[in-house]
Amino acid sequence: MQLSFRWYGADDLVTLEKIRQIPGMYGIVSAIYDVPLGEVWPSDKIEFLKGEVNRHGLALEVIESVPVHEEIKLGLPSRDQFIKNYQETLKNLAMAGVKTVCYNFMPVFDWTRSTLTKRLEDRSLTLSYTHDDILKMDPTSGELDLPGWATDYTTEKLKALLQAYAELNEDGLWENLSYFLKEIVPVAESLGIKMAIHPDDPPWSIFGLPRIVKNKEDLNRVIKIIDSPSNGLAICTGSLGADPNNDMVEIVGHFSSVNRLNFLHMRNVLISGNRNFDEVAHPSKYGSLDMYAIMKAAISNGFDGPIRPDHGRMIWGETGKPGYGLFDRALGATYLYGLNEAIQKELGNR
Ligand code: DNO
Repeated sequence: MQLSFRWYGADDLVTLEKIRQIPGMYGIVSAIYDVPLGEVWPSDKIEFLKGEVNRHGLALEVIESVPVHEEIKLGLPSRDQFIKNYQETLKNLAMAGVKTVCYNFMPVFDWTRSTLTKRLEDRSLTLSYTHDDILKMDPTSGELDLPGWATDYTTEKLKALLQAYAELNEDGLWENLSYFLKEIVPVAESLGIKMAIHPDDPPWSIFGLPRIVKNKEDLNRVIKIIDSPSNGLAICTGSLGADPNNDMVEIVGHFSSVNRLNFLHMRNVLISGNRNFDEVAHPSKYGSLDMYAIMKAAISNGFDGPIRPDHGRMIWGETGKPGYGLFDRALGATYLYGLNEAIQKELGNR
C-alpha cells in the first residue's frame, strides 16, 4: 500500500512540512493548478512540483486530476486538439516519474453536496447530501458554489451546457468516453501510466445531467472499452458507497482481482435515507461502510497501489478547504495505516 495524501500546492493551508509528519506517509497526490483547463502542462511546472514534494521526503507518483475538457465529454469537433494536449501532458508527467493519473467524466460538476458545514453529534463539521435539497437548487442561479465545481461559467454558458448534456444523454456520454479512452489509453500504456477514472459523486444523476460511472456494471463497461492495465479505476468508497446497492467490499475485491484497481480513495459515509448521507470519520463504526473489509478485499486480491484518506471532517477548530483539512484526514491516514498493518500480518505477509 502506498499511503498518500492530497495536496493542493503552494496555496494549500496544509503544508508539505505537516504532511510528512503523518506516520507511514509515502506520497503526495497533486496537480498543476495554474494552467488553463485543456492546455498542456509544461514540464518545468511539473518538475518544480516534483522537486518540492521530493524535498519533503515524499513521492509524486499520482496526479489527481488531469481534468477532461468539457468539449471532450460533449464530443465536439474541437475535442481532438484537447485530446492531443492531454496526451502531451501525460508524456510530460511520465518524464517526471508519474505512474497514476486520476480523472473523471462527470459533466459540468464534480462532487456535489447540499451542505459543507453540517454539525455532527460530536460537534465536528462535515459535508452532507440531502437529495430533496439538491432538487430545490438551481445550478444556474450563480448562488451555488461548491469546491468541486468550475466557477467561471456565466449563467448563459451553464444553461447551454446543461441543455447540451440533456440532449447528449447517457449513450452519447458513453460514446465520448470511449472515443477519449481509445486515444488516451494506448499512449498512457506506452508511457507506463495507469489511468484511473473516478466514479460519479454522488452516484446518481443530478440537475438532469447524465452520469455514467455509478455502479459495478458501469465500472465493468469502462474497463472493457479497452482491455489494458492502463485503463483502470480510482475507486472512491465514499462516492459509490453512498448508494447502498453498491456492495463496496465486493466491488473493490473484484476490481483488485482483475488488476484494474489503480487508485483507492477511502472515505466512510453514513447513509441516513434514500439518497441522503453524511460524510463521517473514517473508522467503520461511524458510517455505513465496513472499512476493514474493504481494505482486506483490496489487499488480499493483490492491490498494492496508491491509497489516500479521502475527505475529512473539520475538527479541533480547523477551518479550510471543505473536506481537505489536515486533522481528520491525518487521523484517517493513521487508521488506514493500522488496518493495513493488521491485514498484512493476518495474511502472513510480514
Ligand atoms: C473530491 C474528489 C474529486 C476527484 C475528481 C477526480 O474530493 O475525490 O474531486 O478528485 O473527481 O477527477
